[in-house]
Amino acid sequence: MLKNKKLITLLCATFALVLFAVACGSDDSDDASLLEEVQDRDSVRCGVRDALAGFAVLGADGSYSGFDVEFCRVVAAGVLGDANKVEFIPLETADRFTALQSGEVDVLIRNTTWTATRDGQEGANFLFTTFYDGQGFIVPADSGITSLEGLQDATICVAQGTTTELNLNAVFSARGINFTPAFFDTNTALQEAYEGGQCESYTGDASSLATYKFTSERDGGPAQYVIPEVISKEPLGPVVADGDTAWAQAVNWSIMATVQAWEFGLNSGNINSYSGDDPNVLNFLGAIDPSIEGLSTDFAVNVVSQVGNYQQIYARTLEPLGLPMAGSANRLWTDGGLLYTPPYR
Ligand SMILES: N[C@@H](CCC(=O)N[C@@H](CS)C(=O)NCC(=O)O)C(=O)O
Repeated sequence: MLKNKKLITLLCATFALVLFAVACGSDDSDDASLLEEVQDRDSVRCGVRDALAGFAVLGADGSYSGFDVEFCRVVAAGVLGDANKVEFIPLETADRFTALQSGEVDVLIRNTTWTATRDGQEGANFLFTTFYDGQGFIVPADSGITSLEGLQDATICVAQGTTTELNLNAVFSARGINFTPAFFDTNTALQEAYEGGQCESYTGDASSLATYKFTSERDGGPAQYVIPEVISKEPLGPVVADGDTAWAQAVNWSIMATVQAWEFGLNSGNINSYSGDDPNVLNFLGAIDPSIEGLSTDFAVNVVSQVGNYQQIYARTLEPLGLPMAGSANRLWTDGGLLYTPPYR
C-alpha cells in the first residue's frame, strides 16, 4: 500500500514537471527561430520610419534611405549575404512594439530608446546601441529663449508614446517649470504645429532636432535655436522580439561588424584586399568560424563590403544633414567615444 502511494506521488511529480516544462517553455531552443523563417523567405522585414530626416526617409522614387535604413541593409547582408534583400515597413511611433510582438516585422530599427521598462514590459530585446542620443528642445531663434527655465508657462509640442513625453514631465516638474504639452502622433504633424505657432518649443531626440533645424533652414524656414541642454539618455538601436536567441545573435553580430571594421581600419573599399597578417583582423575576415547560427564565416566581409563600416554609414547619412560625428559619443572608444564591440574571436 505504502509502496503504491509512493509510486503515485512519484508519477504525479513527474507529470507535473513535464507539464511545467511544456507550459512555461523554459528553454527557447526547441522553438523554431525567426532566423530560419527569414532565410526561407530570403528577405528581412525591417520596421522603420518614412519621414525622419537622416535616419529613415521614403524618397519620391519609392526607395528608403538614412542611417537606420543602412542598418536594416546590414542585417540582410549579414544574414542573407545580400544587403538588398530588405522589405522596409514604415511604422508610426505608437505601433512599433506591437508590430514586433505580432511578427509584422523581424527587427525594429527606428529611433527607439532602450529603457528598462521597455526591455521588461514590451516583449522587446534591445541590441547593440547604434546611436547615442539625448533629449533636447528647439525654439525659433528670434524667440530669445535660451534655457529650459525660459520655457516657463510655455506650450511644448511632443510626440505621444515616447520617452520624450515621459522625460519632459519628469524633468520639468522636478525643476518647477510649468508647461502645457501639445501631443502629436507623428513628427510631421508635430513640426507643422510648431511651425504654425501652436507651441513655443518642440522637444525630441537631439538628433531629430538637429536634422530638422538643418533641413528647415536649408529650405528657407526661419532660423532655429537648439537649447544647449540635454535632459536624458536616449540610446537608440535595433530591437527584436524577446525569446529568440539565435535571431538576436545573428542581428547583433551583423550590426557590430560595422564598428569592429572601423576599429580595424577596414571599409567597403579595402576589406576585400586586406593583405596584412594581424590575427584579429584575419579572424574577423573569416579565419575562424564563430559558429553564430545563421551567419556564414564571411558574414562580416559581406556586411562591410556591401554597406560599409559605421563611419562610412554615418558620414553618408547623418553628416550631410547637420549631425557632425566630431565631439559626439558616436565615435570609437579608442577616440573617446562609446562605440565598443566584443572581440570577434
Ligand atoms: N527615442 C524616443 C522617441 C522616438 C520617436 O518616435 N520620436 C518621434 C518624435 S521625435 C518620431 O521620431 N516620430 C517620427 C514620426 O513619427 O514621424 C523613443 O524611443 O520613444
